[in-house]
Parts: sequence; C-alpha cells; structure tokens
Amino acid sequence: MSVETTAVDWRRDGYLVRQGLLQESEIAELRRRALDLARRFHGDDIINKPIPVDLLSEPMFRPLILDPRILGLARELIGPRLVYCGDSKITIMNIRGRFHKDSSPAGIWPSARGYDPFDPREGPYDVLRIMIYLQDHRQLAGNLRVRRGSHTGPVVHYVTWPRDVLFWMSGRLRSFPGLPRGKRINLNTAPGDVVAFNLRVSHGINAVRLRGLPDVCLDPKVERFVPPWFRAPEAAERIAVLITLGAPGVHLERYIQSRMERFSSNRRFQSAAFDSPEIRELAERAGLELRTDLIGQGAAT
Ligand SMILES: O=C(O)CCC(=O)C(=O)O
Repeated sequence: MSVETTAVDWRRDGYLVRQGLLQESEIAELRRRALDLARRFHGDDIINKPIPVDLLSEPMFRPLILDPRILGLARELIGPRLVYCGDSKITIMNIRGRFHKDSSPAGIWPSARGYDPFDPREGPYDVLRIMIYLQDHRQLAGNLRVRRGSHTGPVVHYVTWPRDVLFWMSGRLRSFPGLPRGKRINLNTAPGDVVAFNLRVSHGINAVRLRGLPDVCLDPKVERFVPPWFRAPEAAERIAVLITLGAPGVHLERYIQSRMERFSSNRRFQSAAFDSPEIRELAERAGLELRTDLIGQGAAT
C-alpha cells in the first residue's frame, strides 16, 4: 500500500508522507554520517545512547536542516514563517514506543502528561516534526505508526478519565476527554520519503510488524506477544532523524516551555551552538528563524 499522502490530507490526518523528497543516495550518506556521529561519542556501543548534538549545530547535518526541500515541505503545512528552536536529533534505538503525543507538557500531575493544553480558540496547532528514516521500512519493521486524525482529539489515558472529566467540567481541559481514537497506520517509508506530523498526533516508534502483513498495525500494548517467527525483520541499527519546526505563536511558545521543563539537563541543549554569527547568517539566508532559549539549558554532564 502506498504511504504517500497529500497536503490536503494534512489537516484531516495530522500527518503527511512526501515520497522521494530526498534521493536514496542522500539517505545512504546520511546513514553513514549518523553512524560516524554516534561512534564519535559512544564508540561501538551506539544503540539507545543519546547523541548529544542538535543538528543545526553539527556541521555534518546542518545542510539538512537548511535544505529548501525540508523547509519547503514544512512551509506548505504550517505557513511561511518557520522557527527552529534546537529540537533536532539523531536516534539509534531499539526501544519501542507506546502511542503518545508530544504537544503536552510533562511534569508532575496535574500539569503532567494526560493534561491536555489544547484550546481550540488558540487556532490550529502549528508545530510539527519532520522525520527521516535511514533504512527501508518497506522491507524492515521498526517504522513509525500514527493514529490518523488523532491531533483533533484530547490527550487521554483510561486511568485518568474521571480526572479529565473533572478537569473538563471545571474548565481546565478545553476538549472533552475521550477514548484514544484514529485508525492505526504503519508508515512503511522508503529511503528518501519524508514524514511530517503535527505534534498533537498520537504516534508510537519502532513497530513490531507481522511477517508478510506490513500494513497490519498492531497496538504497541499487544505487539510483545507476537512470536519471533511471525515478526518481520528489523534493521540492526534503526536510525531516525527528528527535526521540530514551528510557526511563531502560542503553540510553539508552549512547546519550547515544555522542552525547557522536561529536558533541563539535556546535553544536546547544553552544547548547542546554533546562535553563532555564522549559523545565524546561514539560517537567515534560508529564511529560518531561530529561537535560542534552549541553548545552554541545564547542567553540563
Ligand atoms: O523515532 C521515531 O520514529 C519517532 C520519535 C518521536 O518523534 C517520538 O517518540 O516522540
């Protein structure tokens, strides 16, 4: 099944796959660079080890952040003004992820995960994440899965439902709590396909897939019960490139704030250097606005 979706689908689905936006040869080169970068920090033990650099600060990946194809795609979806705040990284992970949204602030209850900060009066949500996968997910499991259209629904967990109803009744939650919704979709991307998703979309990383049934998207809660013989093969190193971009406004402010709270001791932000005059100039030429609030956040570790 083709994974391609169109900009018209974006508002309805909350995600988009642009097939072949990058060349396959570029993906092979990015993969080589990602492995080099990971080894620079962690030697041969690179799986599940955070790589403490943001990609605009890192010369090997800077051109990707400023690439007109990437920025053009983001502009198509959230408008002409784009802001980069330092939230980008390479991950090489075999950890699996449950469905979650990245728009909500983390922290101690009641402002923690599960609290939905979305107020429809604040306009469409315009912070997105660009995802580039550096292996062929048509052949290999470990792909991203999304819940189609879930960006219009509240953040909710079964166990917190009574609490969320209370929040809704007292006006603290703007959208009525509901059960998770949206069809689960496997994004089985080819090298060169680029994914964009609204950060309010429920998504889960690193899917287990059934052998011979690549479009069957399992709930992460049940996938661990799939026996090894029924599992589709996976990459030895599942490499993903993540880039968050947003339009200036209340949603981006809230996102930056939540990153500051959540990652207050993150080495990636501690070592970021994308506020140098040289990088500022490059960004300006690409029409990319910079927010440097996250630079230097937290203690050096
Ligand atoms: O690695 C992936 O496929 C997506 C990671 C991500 O965006 C997340 O878990 O929030």
